[in-house]
Amino acid sequence: MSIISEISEKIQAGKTKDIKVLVPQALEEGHTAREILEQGLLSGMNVVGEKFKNNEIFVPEVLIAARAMKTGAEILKPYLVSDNVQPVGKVVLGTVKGDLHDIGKNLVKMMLEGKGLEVIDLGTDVAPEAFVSTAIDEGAKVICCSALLTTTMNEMKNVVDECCARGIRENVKIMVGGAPITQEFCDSIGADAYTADAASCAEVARSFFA
Ligand code: B1M
Repeated sequence: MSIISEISEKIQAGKTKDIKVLVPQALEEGHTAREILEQGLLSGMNVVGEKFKNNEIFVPEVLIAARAMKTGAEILKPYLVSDNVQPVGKVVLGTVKGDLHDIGKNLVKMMLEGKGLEVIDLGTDVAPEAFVSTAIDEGAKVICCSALLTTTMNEMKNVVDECCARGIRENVKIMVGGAPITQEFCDSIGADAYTADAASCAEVARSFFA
């Protein structure tokens, strides 16, 4: 079995200790951080997601896998973001109200920082008012909203509406993403950009500061 497949399997089994050994080993063997992330960590989490959906595993197992995923991503962080990048602008980031999923958001944060953007991370379960007040207070030009649930994705529309209500809609770009989000949804709520993954999110966000 290749080391990348082994990483994927250890994620599925939630073996954080093994991840701490295997991820640096894969880097030493010459695998790129992107390859380890996408084909190892994320592919493992996708299997976890499928099993969760089919009731083959439950919340505790998912949380243990999520912890292993987080550990792996932390090890890869220095390889995914380049050093000595001067901040070029501020971004407010968070997972929307009612939603506690933060693994994708944390990847987005890593990639944004890698593009030289200063990220104000509001965490999870972030109310529309908090996104907008922070953007005003910090002078942030971009708001990034993540959602993983079909029941919470509509909070993104509330962020757009709140920006209009507070009179800053013309001054900020609102970016949306997360598993249930599509370009069509982005257009329907009047957000500025949808991207499917963390790296593309960072590229598009950076372009708003060009
Ligand atoms: Co949850 N969960 N979960 N869960 N969970 C999903 C999302 C689900 C699809 C599982 C399933 O049924 N197959 C399902 C949602 C169904 C739906 O809404 N249609 C689901 C459910 C139902 C729930 C609960 C309701 C379960 C329950 O309690 N009955 C509950 C809700 C809690 C809440 O939020 N209020 C719940 C709880 C949990 C845990 C706490 C156990 C845990 C979260 C732990 C944590 O985040 N700290 C968890 C997990 C881990 C998952 C799955 C298995 C994995 C999510 C993940 O981290 N993926 C997930 C199934 C799945 O997605 N396959 C599932 C890896 C991560 C890197 O991907 O976040 O998609 P993702 O990020 C991607 C892109 O989407 C993108 O970049 C990343 C890749 O580069 N991206 C952006 C993300 N944000 C972006 C923003 C951008 C741009 C791109 O621009 C701003």
